[in-house]
Amino acid sequence: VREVKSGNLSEEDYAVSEEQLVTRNGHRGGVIWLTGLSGSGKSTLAHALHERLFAKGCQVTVLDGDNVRRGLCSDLGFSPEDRSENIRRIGEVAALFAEAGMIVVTAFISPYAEDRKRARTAAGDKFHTVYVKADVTTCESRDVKGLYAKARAGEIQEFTGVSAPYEEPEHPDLVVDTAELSVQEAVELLQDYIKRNLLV
Ligand code: ADX
Repeated sequence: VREVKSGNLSEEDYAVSEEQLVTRNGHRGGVIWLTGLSGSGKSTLAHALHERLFAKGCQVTVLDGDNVRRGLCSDLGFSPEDRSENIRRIGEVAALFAEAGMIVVTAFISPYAEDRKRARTAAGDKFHTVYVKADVTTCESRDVKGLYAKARAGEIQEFTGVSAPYEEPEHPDLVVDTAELSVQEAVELLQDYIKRNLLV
């Protein structure tokens, strides 16, 4: 249950119906929620998918740390509380995009099952959990941003997979194993999932 401080709110009722949106866009709205360790490939996949879906004429956008943690969540760090609040805000924003008929691909570690569950509740049946799976050893060997090295050296505290937990999703709608698949193969899996579940 979402806590709502303001009373006397009416049920959301848009002048443009979901059916009208789907008819115009050729697809349902949806949140493609990518979760996984830092370096697992979430952002890479999100941006590749964005490009592909746009080329197909979809209404699509990406939310990731680069655009969200600079603005909407610029007051938040990486403590458990801050991560929860980060995911809460992103979950709500993503749900609004999905209600507006868009496909929104989110790329956040979102390490806590409880927080992902809350994001799922916000978007209801429009929410799709994708586990971008790569173990710590694989992510650390890539270390694209050099952060694992810093975390091991104690220069970054509470680093996911090193000194902070990652709770694997128990029942993801899709698992994309980036330790095994190429970026191309992984994007195709995602595209195929979207074709089956969102395109009309
Ligand atoms: S989340 O846990 O709140 O979902 P989010 O996905 O927004 O995290 O941000 C993760 C990104 O922030 C990482 O990919 C990494 O580049 C950077 N980062 C900086 N400090 C940390 C940290 N302590 N733990 C994890 N990621 C961190």
